[in-house]
Amino acid sequence: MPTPLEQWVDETARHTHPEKVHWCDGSEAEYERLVREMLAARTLFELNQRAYPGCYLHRSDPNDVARTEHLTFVCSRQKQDAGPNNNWMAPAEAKEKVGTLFAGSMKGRTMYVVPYVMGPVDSPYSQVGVEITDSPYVAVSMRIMTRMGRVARERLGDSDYFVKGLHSLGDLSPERRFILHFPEERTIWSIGSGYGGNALLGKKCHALRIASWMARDEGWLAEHMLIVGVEEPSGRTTYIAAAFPSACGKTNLAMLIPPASQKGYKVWTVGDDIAWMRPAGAQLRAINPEAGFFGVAPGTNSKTNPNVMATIRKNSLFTNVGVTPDGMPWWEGLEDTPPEAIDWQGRPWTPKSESKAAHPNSRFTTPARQCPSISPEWESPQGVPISAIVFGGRRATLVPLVFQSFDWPHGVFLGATMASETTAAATSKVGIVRRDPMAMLPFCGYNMGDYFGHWLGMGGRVADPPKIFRVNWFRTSPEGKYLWPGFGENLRVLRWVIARVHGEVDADETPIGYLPRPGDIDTRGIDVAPDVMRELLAMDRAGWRAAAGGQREFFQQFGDRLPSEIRKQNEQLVRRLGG
Ligand code: GTP
Ligand code: SPV
Ligand code: MN
Repeated sequence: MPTPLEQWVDETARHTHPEKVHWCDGSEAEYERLVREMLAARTLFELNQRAYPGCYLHRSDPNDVARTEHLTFVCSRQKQDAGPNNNWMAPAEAKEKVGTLFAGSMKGRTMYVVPYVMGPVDSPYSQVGVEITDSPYVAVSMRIMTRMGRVARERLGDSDYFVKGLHSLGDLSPERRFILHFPEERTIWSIGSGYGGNALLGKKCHALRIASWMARDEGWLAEHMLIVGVEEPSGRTTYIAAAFPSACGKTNLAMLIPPASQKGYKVWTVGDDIAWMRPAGAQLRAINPEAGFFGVAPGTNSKTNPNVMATIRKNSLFTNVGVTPDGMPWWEGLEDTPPEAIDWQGRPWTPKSESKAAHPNSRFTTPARQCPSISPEWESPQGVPISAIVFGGRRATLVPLVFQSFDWPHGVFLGATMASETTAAATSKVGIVRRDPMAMLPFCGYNMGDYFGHWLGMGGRVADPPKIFRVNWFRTSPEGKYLWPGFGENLRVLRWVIARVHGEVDADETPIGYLPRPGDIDTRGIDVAPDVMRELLAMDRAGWRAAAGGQREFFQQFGDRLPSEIRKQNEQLVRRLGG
């Protein structure tokens, strides 16, 4: 008797007509063989093997360099269940339309069957998925990003309970590109893209869109969050989960290195992009479902993020970066003096070129276990206890460096009202402020009104829910210079967060929440003048009144799916602002 997995693979092969079917076992030998084949096919290029052993460059199609939100759909049976935050197609219509594109789409290609576990192999909270793909780049990337191969098949056994992901490169045309989610069937169909969150289906499609739907049904949270443990000189470690929109600093905060002035602190990385959090005892506990980092290259260097620079020195893939004549990867911001290079599209590039050497959304794919700051708890089956949740956007104005919510419902409101400037992580205009509740706008697999309700309810499921904060590292001067040094210095803000969690520091009560008192954020050893600090921590009453109006308008689209508590929070804010 074939297992449910074998049946599905057979059925899919009959529809997509691959030349061969390869079941991935996840072994080193298999990885090396796939790499050799891609080198021969010139879909991978060797980087300098002395400086970057086991590292390779991949160039994706120039039309296929970021997530495509307008081609991403939630195909729930009821349109209202997808909500105004998702594109929707009826399941039958979607299968008809996109099924045609899959017909024969793998002709002449190998079909890889990629079983994977999201989460530590022996955690009760982990999930099995299987991605069928005709891209060897996806197969090797999945080996870095997940626990892939035999371990997953062993965990699955002959069960039919797994997330089914079907992926084909198709013809890579954006006209025939679709990323479809069928949450009621725990199924994903993706065609026409070989890049990032569109193609590595364990990541955004499974671990966020499908998982968020499951989490609502089962009473947990699947979130776009890093997880970090901050160890103080006393030896106390406090775990924080933080949601920032794409390319707004999660990987950097997850791997923060305390500056020399912050003696005795250690920061431990548990995850850099996704957190699955469950009530357990009195607390929420979080696991990182991933096994690797798919991180933004530009801006990364040995000053801003030395930990990730060490992580990516071996066994890593680089996608759409530039490369120097001696085979070193290159991107904007790597070093002060740019070299001559070949750009991300394989064209000669010089520092005088108008264009960029690396695509702004160029990325590295690297194993988490290579990270010098990886937490000893990162694969703990029970996860780590979360004491604080932090929401942070990229905002040039208005939003203070840090503030705290009054309580859980107000904290949910702070997450729900987050807005951030768009970045190159998705194909659309960059630098536009858009509302991105909980950094989940592109990733919440169901109606966001219901999602707010689910969040509100989660606070009551544990005796000791995390304290909730907002942060903003991205305030700028009128000349466009960052007011806050950011990166490692963000530890100074986390110290205030931790002190608040443990009830060790007072705060000013303001209409928007609790703000630090002057002097409560340590600025010794950094060049932040007292008046700049005052500006970073100011509550701009007129600005917040206008913002509250914008919030109200944003919430209207959810109609009667919006919890009345959220509307009430908005009204209370307006009242506190005296408007
Ligand atoms: P995704 O992988 O898309 O989810 O991104 P992310 O949230 O992990 O963002 P990441 O840490 O990769 O940072 C994105 C960009 O923001 C990089 O260019 C960083 O150099 C920059 N950045 C990160 N932290 C800070 C900060 O504290 N201050 C400033 N000014 N820039 C930062
Ligand atoms: C993001 O956009 O939040 C990412 C990159 O982490 S991708 O996997 O392409 O979605
Ligand atoms: Mn992300």
